[in-house]
Amino acid sequence: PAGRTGILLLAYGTPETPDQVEPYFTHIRGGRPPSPESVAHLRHRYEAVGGRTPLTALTEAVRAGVAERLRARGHDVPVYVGMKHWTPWIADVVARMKADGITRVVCVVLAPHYSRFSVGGYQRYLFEGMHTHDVHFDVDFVEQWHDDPGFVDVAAALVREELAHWPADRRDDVTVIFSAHSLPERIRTWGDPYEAQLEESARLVSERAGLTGYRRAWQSAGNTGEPWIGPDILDFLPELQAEGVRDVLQMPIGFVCDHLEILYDLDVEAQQKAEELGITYRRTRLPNARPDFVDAFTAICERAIRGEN
Ligand code: FEC
Repeated sequence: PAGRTGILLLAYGTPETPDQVEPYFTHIRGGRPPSPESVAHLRHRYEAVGGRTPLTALTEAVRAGVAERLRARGHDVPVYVGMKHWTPWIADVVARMKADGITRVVCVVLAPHYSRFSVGGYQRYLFEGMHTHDVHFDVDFVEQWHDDPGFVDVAAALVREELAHWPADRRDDVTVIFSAHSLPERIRTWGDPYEAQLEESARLVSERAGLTGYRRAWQSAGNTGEPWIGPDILDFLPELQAEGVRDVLQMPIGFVCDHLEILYDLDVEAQQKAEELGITYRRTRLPNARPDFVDAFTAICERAIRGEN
């Protein structure tokens, strides 16, 4: 065969030590240095979750699981990981793939929904990396998998598993909230599909989980001086309380693993807000490296290898 296919899994990246928080944050901001106060605030959030998050380790576990499953299914395809805002940098992985003789790259982001801000950014770093290392891979980029039936099954299982923590006679009264990372409102001016894809995921998962209803909210909005999409979960919880809601289950459908936006924004901030309001609050587990999720994700990769996406 003329060329060799490689799979590139892309994820957000996370700092591994307190010293790395500032350069990481600067990279997220496109090279603009953040203020010392906002660096201190971010360091404090990492400290509050134990100094670091498991994002890199979980991404590696998914990579290893996908590689093993593809091998077992007869594919001789190496699987790589590249990170958007930290090591292993996407551009460095491009250089490694080039050295390994890869000519075609199947790319899947560990985030189910497309936005120009999220997935579009991953695409940009990949193409910049190819430019830097003077290589022209044939790229098959899976831009979204928000309605993938395997993913929907896993998410529905996570909802049902967490609902089981409520007594059977109270489960129907639990308000299930699907959330995702907020983005600046201006994404609406270019018809970005992010919001519609999130609504579709929420509908499919709630149907699969047999819910009678659901709500949607946003989380982790940035502080950039422009409006971000709302309602933010911290504002939404008081609204729900005023409606008489006493039991809330949050499903962060826009994310697939434990990281700062889960372990701090939900487990510390939202949990504390709910306690103040007298709401019983839980969040679902994340897909992380659960075998059923790695199965579903491998199927997405396999279809992409065959050029079906
Ligand atoms: O555990 C970790 O260390 C990493 C957690 C993490 C994930 C994540 C995912 C997404 N982000 C998205 C958009 C934005 C936009 C800005 C922005 C800023 C931050 C900051 C931190 C951070 N994000 Fe992130 N994001 C994670 C962490 N994110 C830390 C900087 C401090 C702060 O604002 O809290 C604003 C940039 C700017 O200031 O100009 C926009 C989106 C996702 C979900 C898709 C994906 O995972 O790729 C969208 C995980």
